[in-house]
Amino acid sequence: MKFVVFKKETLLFFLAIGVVLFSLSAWFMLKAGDTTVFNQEGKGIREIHMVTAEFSTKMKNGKEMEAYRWDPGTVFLEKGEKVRLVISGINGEEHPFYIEGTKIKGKVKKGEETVVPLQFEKEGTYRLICKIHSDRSKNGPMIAYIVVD
Ligand SMILES: [Cu+2]
Repeated sequence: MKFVVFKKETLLFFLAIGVVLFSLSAWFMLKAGDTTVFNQEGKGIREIHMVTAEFSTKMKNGKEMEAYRWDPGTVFLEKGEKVRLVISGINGEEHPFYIEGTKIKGKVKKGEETVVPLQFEKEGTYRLICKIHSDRSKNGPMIAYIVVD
């Protein structure tokens, strides 16, 4: 039978390699954690989450008032940036919407998520308008501003 004999130096060499590999992987894992928490660049398409909300109140005379809103009411995009706008329907049965100056339209239903892919090649402020709550007289204004610069 033949034994494989390591010299002390050889063992130390492999130990050193092991320590270096372990440190490198630990460093990469910690760095990856930082990326997830602080920086979404390179993670693909950015997501912006929005909800449909309702304000309501009862006046002293018993009359009720309400207003539907997109929340947040303003979102910011870079020109050419790809974004997934994810809208959750919380208040109101449904909100058919369009984005002024584009062909983008859709509908947000209560309890459902509507995903709107966005990418604007022209700077400006685009209005996301709910067709049935478009101004104060229709329990709005349910308008969100998409600022592209
Ligand atoms: Cu609406």
